[in-house]
Amino acid sequence: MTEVSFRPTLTPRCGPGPPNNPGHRDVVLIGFLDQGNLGMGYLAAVLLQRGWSVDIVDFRDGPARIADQVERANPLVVGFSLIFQYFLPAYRDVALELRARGIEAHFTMGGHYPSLCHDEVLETVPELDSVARFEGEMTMLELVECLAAGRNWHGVAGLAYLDGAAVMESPPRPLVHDLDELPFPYRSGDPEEVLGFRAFPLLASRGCARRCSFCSIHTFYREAPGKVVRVRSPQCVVAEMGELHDERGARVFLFQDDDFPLWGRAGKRWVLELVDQLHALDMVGRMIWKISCRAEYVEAELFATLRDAGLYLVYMGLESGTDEGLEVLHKQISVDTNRRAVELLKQLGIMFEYGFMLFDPSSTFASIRQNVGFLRSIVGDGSAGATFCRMLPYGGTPIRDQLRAEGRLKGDVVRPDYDFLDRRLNDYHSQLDKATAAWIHGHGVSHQLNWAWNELAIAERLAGPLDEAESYREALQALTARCNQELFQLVEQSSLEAEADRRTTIGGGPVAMACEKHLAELLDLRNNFLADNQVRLLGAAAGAEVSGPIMQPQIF
Ligand code: B12
Repeated sequence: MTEVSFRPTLTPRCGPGPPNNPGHRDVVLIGFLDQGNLGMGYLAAVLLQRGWSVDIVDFRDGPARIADQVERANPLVVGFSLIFQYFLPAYRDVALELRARGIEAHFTMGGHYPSLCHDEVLETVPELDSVARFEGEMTMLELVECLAAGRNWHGVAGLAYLDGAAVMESPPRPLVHDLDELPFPYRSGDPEEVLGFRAFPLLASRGCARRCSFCSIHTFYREAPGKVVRVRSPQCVVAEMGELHDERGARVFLFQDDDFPLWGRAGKRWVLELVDQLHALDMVGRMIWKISCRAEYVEAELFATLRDAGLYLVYMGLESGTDEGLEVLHKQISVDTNRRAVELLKQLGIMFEYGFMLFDPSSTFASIRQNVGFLRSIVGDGSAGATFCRMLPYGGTPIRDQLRAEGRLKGDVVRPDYDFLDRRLNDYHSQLDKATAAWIHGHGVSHQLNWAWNELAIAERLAGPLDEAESYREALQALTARCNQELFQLVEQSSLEAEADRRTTIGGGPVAMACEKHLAELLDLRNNFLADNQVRLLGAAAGAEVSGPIMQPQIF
């Protein structure tokens, strides 16, 4: 790509089409727009930069409304962005509706699952003309250029398509070599807001050097030719942050990198340069940021420097509380290292969140209790809401292949699943999952607690000292600790009962009642605290052009 670097694409360019057909767009991109969608943003930015018009449509609008929008646009190409594989059947419904309305545009689909399981996707969604594999910016651009010129598109690199029953693949598309050459992602719609402070996702790098068995990121980047891990220059990242701040009122940046560039000496140099840039451009104090990284990168001195430059939240995929579990998940890390990272972050006053797979294919009743013991050791003090999930064998992951080879793979694209070695765990997991869904999934207790922690961290850093902050923190921590302990006890006790083949005491009813009680208490605490500080918060967020009242009756 030869276009200039750092070219802004923030101002909407999806303006009117040609005078005789103002609704027309060359491309319509359809995807899940919760918390933005950087994949679609990058695709749109590259197309817009080359002069093509683009509409971005939220997949959550449903088939009929999406079809209305596509009909109006009458595009050359409809691009479906599938980031969660379990949406595949719902995407098919959209494609069916579009074809039923007589829309004849070229339909293509991209994302991790389509890239890695293109044959399954082409089979499940026969309305597609092609699947765009791996990073899609240049593939999409060339596809549009080809179709507009009426040329045969089968030779465009990075595509898969059906020829009768045969799955055909065009030459592979190399990964983008220099990320700085990409324009900044186009951002449609309103950003997320936390207490009136605007939050934007962004990326400092792409790819992951690790090979966790449950993750498809590394297979996604390794199957395509080119360098697996690529990092933007700190200058380019900070230029995007500055522009988002100036033009869109951004105050909170959520780095979505799979593994924020902190690895080894080069990583440290990179991040310290980023920090220098933030200071040099006077951005420290005006904006804060969140990263996701591996636990072994958390070092006291380095993270104190990052905290002082605005790092307020670190997400880590801790995943297991046993070294055997970490081995099965191929995390290449120890329980002790994970625990140390959490301790350090607590000492540094940096908020943390974590991913954790209470159940994995090697689970036993004993490992589940060990896992709970680990969780108790990190969040038993109420420093974060307890959360956990079951490892799911997503398409393109090494563990899916392994489970298939062992004859344990079950389920389908929506619910990929497997049998535990101790079959009693199959029933136990499904009972526990049902009973605790309102606690740990969706907007349950743990999510709401973490949201309240998130609000507090953001408010303290962006609005300065707040009234009663210390007593609110203490009350929030005490409530979080109580909730976590209750949840841990439930898992421990029920797992003992299930292991002893006794009737389990996990009752959905009592758990739902407990959730309601905890949520009411949390809401009360949090609303009182915010009410006490409303004026200061409104004032601090005013620079971000608050779009509505910050006091919400619900947390989130
Ligand atoms: C940000 C994010 C989220 C955000 C969503 C934001 C959004 N709407 O985009 C939130 C926080 C909501 C989220 C939630 C979840 N997430 Co998430 N998330 C991510 C994350 C970290 C980054 C996505 C991103 O911005 N990538 C950067 C862009 C540039 O890359 P990209 O999306 O891959 O797009 C490129 C290509 O794929 C391709 N492409 C994509 N679409 C298209 C379309 C066309 C037409 C073309 C040509 C090309 C193309 O070109 C793009 C540019 O190069 C990814 C990991 C990852 N690295 O992708 C996980 C990931 C997508 N999440 C995942 C999961 C499992 C979840 C959750 C289920 C977690 C949970 N247990 O709750 C939930 C589900 C939420 C729901 N409601 O169902 C999995 C999906 C696995 C799978 N196979 O389905 C991923 C891959 C992480 C992982 N390691 O497994 N997530």
